[in-house]
Amino acid sequence: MDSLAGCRKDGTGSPAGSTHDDDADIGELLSKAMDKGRDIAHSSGQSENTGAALGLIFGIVGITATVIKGVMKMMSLSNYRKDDIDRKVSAMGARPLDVMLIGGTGSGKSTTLNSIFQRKVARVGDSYEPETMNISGHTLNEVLRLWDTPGLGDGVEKDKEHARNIAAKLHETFNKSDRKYGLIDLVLVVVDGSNRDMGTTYTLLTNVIIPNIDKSRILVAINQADLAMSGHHWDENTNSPDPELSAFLEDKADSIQRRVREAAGVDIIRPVCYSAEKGWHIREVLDLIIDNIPSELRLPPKRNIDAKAAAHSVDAAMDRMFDGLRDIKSRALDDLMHTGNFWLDESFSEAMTDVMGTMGGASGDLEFALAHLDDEDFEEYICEALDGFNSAVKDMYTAVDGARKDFWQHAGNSAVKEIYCGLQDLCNSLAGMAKSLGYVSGEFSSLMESFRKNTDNVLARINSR
Ligand SMILES: Nc1nc2c(ncn2[C@@H]2O[C@H](COP(=O)(O)OP(=O)(O)OP(=O)(O)O)[C@@H](O)[C@H]2O)c(=O)[nH]1
Ligand SMILES: [Mg+2]
Repeated sequence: MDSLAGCRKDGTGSPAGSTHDDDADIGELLSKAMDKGRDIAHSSGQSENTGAALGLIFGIVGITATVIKGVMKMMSLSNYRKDDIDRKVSAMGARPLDVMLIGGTGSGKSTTLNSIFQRKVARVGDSYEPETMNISGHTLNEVLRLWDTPGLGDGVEKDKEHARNIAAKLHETFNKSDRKYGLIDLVLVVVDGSNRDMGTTYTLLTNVIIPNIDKSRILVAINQADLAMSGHHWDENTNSPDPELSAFLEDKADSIQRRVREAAGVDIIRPVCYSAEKGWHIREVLDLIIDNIPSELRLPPKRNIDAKAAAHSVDAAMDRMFDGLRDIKSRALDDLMHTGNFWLDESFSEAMTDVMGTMGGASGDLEFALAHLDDEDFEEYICEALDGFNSAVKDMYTAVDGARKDFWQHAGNSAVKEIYCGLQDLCNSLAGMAKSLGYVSGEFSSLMESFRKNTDNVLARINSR
């Protein structure tokens, strides 16, 4: 078994979100404060005694800050069952334990973090606007890091982007003993308990979470317990639910456990009900996490793609398009022979040779990428292939634009149709592939988008001839 000091996850991989060290050393601040006092006295020509006095004042301020920090730490739950976590992550083999909070917008993920830290580490939204836009990691202590994520329910396009980024984070890895492991160990799905609608939660589970992390690593917690019965039956004096609300919450936990099993096929541990806003049952949320720390590191998820089928459909599209390109090229040469219009059609024919070469290179890159689905650099490979397709399509546009109109008429509709269909097939098969590659970064998606746009441009150009 590796010792804790043996493997830290920090500083590995390429995080899709920032991390914050929420545990800075105030002791250091204290000594800096005392030095500062001496410096100020010294630079303003004051005596040694004044320097010492100022140093003392700054020192007292520093000590006060340390004490406040200590109290905050005690309140912040940063020591809560720390030894248990320590023991379990040691057995697991790397630290810290990384837990990602995922849920609909407004379910209270950021408020949950603030409640655990007992201070504002994440911005909380108002009731109307989604707040969190980026994924960010917050270090509670050496053994536990919590990740805040943007919630779904923020409009179709934004939801897609958030889902993609969350999935990408679930694919992030770190290295240990020459092996790769998933950075995120557990997912905590935060459900808004004041609302009966579970639609967003199911969508997240089905499309984003389950495809990218083992079901046994999914936990569910039901927040906003204080609002579960429209805000009634919350006892403000004891800051807890009255018996009626307690019974309601028990039923709710059972019902959500059952509904998640039926709708998403996940056998979750019975969810914990809590209120992040009221600070009620926050320890139970941590218990849920700590009691379910996995015994082993997580292997990176497999790419959810049928590589053979993808390669096959891309191949077929390419064949079709190459046929069209070859046809156009030979017609260009024919035209050259018959009309003697040398420079223009010769350059067109050459341009088409270049386009075919680039397309060939791109299809080789694509094949290579598909053969390395589980490689760390897969994303880079696939983006390279798309880049190649893109530049070929752009060159094609320039060539099509440069060809004479009468040549174009002479080249005939059938070849044009082949190119048209080939381009469309290629677009569709790449889009199909992009769908099964839902986790892939924004770069892949924007390349796909520009490929589509460029293709549309070429098609519009061909059609206008
Ligand atoms: N009454 C009550 N309000 C809560 C609770 N948790 C969160 N809220 C409120 O719900 C609103 C949304 O909370 P956030 O923490 O920003 O929700 P979020 O899940 O981070 O939302 P996004 O960042 O948009 O995904 C805020 O107004 C919170 O004050 C709770 O337990 N009880
Ligand atoms: Mg938030």
